[in-house]
Amino acid sequence: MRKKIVAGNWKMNNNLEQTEALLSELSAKLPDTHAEVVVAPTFVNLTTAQRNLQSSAIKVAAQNMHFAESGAYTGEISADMLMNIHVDTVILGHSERRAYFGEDDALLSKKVQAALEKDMTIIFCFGEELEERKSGNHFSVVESQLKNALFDLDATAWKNIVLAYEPVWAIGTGETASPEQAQEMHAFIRKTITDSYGADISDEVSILYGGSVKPGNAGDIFGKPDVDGGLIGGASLKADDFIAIIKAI
Ligand code: G2H
Repeated sequence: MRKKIVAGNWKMNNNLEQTEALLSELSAKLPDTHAEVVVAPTFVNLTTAQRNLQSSAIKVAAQNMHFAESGAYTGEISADMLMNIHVDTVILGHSERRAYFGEDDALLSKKVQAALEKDMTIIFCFGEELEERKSGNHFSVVESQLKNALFDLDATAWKNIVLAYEPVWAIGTGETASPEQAQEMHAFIRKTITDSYGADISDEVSILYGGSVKPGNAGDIFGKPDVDGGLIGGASLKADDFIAIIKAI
């Protein structure tokens, strides 16, 4: 059985006090669930989050990291630094990193390798832009994003990979892919992995959907057979909304 995951990507939101308040509300209201629940606060609040969630089932992830172990990379954070504070999960390839910080497949491939060397779990994000969908290129765009960053990995690495399909046109826009569009793409992604690595591996990879998931649409999206959970942005900032989304899985 594939792991179900609901992950909250807080992006550049929540100061220290807001982080503590949201975490304690989430811990208090967390329902019994078969899903793994993850939150990704900003770097400066990771240690606080890790401490506050010590006795909770909620896991903490980072939103990004650098590929180097250490060195003269002003403003950057390494895998070692994350592991040192017991954060063993990292989001890589988010479309905001790709769009605003110039992260491309080649750079992401290096980050993926660096995270795997430390045995971290990677939530790897990818997805097409609106023009690419309109022109019917969304499958080939997604395929090349996956192949360029992940398909040189050994088969054993896939146990550390969680995929997050996030169509860029649905991120923070209020527009969501329909459950059918999500299922169609997730099935394509799974087939693409099957073609290169075989069904034993592709059947085990959790593929999350991200892009304006809300309490009102989460159930329909999560109900699709190849959707194994969600990467939630805006709606993960309100405890009641995030809890409702966790309950929908
Ligand atoms: C997509 C998603 C979380 P939102 O970026 O990664 O954000 O749910 O606000 O669209």
